[in-house]
Amino acid sequence: MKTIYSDTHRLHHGKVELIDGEMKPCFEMPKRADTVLARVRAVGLGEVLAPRDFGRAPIEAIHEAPFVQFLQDAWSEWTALGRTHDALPLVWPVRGLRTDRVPQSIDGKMGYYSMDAGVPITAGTWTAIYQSAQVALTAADRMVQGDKAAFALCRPPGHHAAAGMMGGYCYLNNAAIAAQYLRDHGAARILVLDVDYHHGNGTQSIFYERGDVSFVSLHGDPLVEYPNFLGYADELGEGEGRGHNHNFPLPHGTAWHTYGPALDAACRVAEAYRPDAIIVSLGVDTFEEDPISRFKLRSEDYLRMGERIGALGRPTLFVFEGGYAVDAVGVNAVNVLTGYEDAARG
Ligand code: OKP
Ligand code: ZN
Repeated sequence: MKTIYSDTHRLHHGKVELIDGEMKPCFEMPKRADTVLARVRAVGLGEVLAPRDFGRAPIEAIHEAPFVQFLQDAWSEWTALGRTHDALPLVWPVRGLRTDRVPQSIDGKMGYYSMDAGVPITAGTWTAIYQSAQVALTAADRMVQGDKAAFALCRPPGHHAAAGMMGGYCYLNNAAIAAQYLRDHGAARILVLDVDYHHGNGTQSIFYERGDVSFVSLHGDPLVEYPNFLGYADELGEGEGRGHNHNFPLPHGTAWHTYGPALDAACRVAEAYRPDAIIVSLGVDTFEEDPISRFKLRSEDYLRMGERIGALGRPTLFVFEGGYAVDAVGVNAVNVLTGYEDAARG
């Protein structure tokens, strides 16, 4: 399969994040994508193509225009105050506070448009997130052109980003933008299968009331894991979306002997939907050595994961999400892709 990739991801390089009460270098770093690209090349997965530019319209088909404008302007509004460090939010409109007016100050806007502090905005962030979305769109367009599979090597990731909200290293929801693009180019039903360790709250919320895009996710139980406030098994969708949202929360310590059957159950849900295409939110932070996660998958398990997805026999677009064990992230992500190709080839 072809990989879509752009070097511009390197323009987004946040310095620090607050984790476990400590300021640490950002886990979501440029080297992650570099490692995956190197592995794509090492195994000869297929051609690596640069993204085309589809403009803002397909981004704004998912995200609220004022939010997109905020992302584009945030760095210049931040630096206009004489600030030189990364922009970070520090106040949020939680229970009892007002959300009916958008603050004018950049500090207010950072809080209004985010769910947590894991979203540094730097000088190159807008360019990187815009191009990350274009990578997903270009891969989606390969599928429209008839490719049976494609790999969008997106960075930054996207699945925590909602229509008007960034969070958890995510700004624009690359998988959701790709799903909408496929819908707008002939596919009637899309299934998003999110295998990132963290629940894809953004993708879920974007499609929660829609029956034309189903969301199925396996992830750390939100009772004990980020994002904590969405991702429970009783979230089934609403309205037209009723029955089109499926969460499989799993406990800390989950290894393949538990994950495999859960993936099988998720794939049976996917199969029953008879989607025209599947989008896999491909996070490999389920790995046993991931520094911020608590599942126990091993590198060879990712081959099995890819094989199970390939057995669905559907056109499949893989969109890169999380995975923070930087040295292993290439092997693990590409194992899913080669496992998929082995099974899809029959
Ligand atoms: C982004 B993606 C854990 C803190 C988590 C944010 C994690 C964002 C993950 N103690 N902080 O889903 O890989
Ligand atoms: Zn994750």
